[in-house]
Amino acid sequence: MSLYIKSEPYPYPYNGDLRTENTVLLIIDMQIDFCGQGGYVDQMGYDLSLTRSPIEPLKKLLAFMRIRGFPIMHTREGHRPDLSDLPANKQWRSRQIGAGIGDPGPCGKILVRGEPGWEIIPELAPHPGEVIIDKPGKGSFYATDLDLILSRKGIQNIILAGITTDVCVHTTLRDANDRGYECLILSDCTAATNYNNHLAALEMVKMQHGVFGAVASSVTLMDAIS
Ligand code: C5J
Repeated sequence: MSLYIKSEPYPYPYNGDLRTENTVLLIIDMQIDFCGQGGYVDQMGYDLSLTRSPIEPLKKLLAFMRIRGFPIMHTREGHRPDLSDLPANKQWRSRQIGAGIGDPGPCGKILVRGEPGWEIIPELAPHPGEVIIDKPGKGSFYATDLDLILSRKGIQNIILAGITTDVCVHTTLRDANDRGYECLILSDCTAATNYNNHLAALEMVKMQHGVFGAVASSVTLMDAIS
């Protein structure tokens, strides 16, 4: 039986083949550093209410998808404590804006694995058995085993949520698209440090009849699956 989500610019997935066996909910970087007080985004001076806006819809969606048996995967952006995987230009740029990656902050060393700020926020904490991908970059495929895990599980469809829409979510979405995964990005379960960038990033997906996939809200997704 086919299942389509009422998404834009086309009903997702393109072939109507959406099942728990071939579809994953991928939640990107819902870490204290990106949406918690004293974390990286807060230290840069951005409005935390923006990057916190996906938390409530994501809580509902997570509960819904878990009950129905969809695989859930989480990512965390962060660097090794010795910073050996931190590009010098990434560190330099972060220092220019007053939130040096690897430097001490209110939530420990910024974007460093094992530090309090690097943890996923408690509201969206992974359950035992859910895959967690640790990534040093923006994209979730670069220098990780995500592609290997997805292909071993037979995943064809990736439903993307998390932060930030224009940076880590988009980099992952674009890479996933090139690898042949069919992607849906959730408009209310993603957010950026600038609202116009969030809207623009969603618009970009829809160009060329879905150049990177399709866009829908979590409510639309849940309605269709129900
Ligand atoms: C950034 C991310 N913005 N998770 N990371 O540096 O989008």
